[in-house]
Amino acid sequence: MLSKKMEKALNDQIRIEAESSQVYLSMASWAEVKGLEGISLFMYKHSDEERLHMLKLIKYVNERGGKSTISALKEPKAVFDSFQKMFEDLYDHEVFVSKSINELVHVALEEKDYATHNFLQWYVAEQIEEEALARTILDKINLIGNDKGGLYLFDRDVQQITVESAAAGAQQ
Ligand code: OFO
Repeated sequence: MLSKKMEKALNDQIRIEAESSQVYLSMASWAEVKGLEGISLFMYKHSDEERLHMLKLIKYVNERGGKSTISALKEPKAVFDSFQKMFEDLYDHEVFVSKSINELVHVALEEKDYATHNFLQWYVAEQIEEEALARTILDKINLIGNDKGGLYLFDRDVQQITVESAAAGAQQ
């Protein structure tokens, strides 16, 4: 059985994952309209993944005798100054999510809820990967700057990363 404090903290994370999904959906749509297919595909996939992170939490809370709350979400940013800026936002957002996961782990330890602590380890590992991927992509786009040809190649690169990670995910 979850303590009230643990239940509330997990519900806050459910909202954060849902908002993350919306943030990336907005980026996907913006990139699609700008004609950058690879980036758009990457962001659509990322948005879907965040929704799965949210669902996993909802099911966990309900299974442990709590009740998940499905709340209203903050409207995500719809326009970006540049692709570089957009990937900076993505990286910053992942750092923010990692912090909130760490906070959750802290609450689980405070509450001596070792089952939740164990459950959260999946998110801890996931955040290491997501932050690393976001940093790799950000480093690449920072090298390109405003070069149009570079951006075209970068878009194809990102598409390749997306296809490869989808194939790796399917094998797991
Ligand atoms: Fe990318 O964040 Fe979920 O956990």
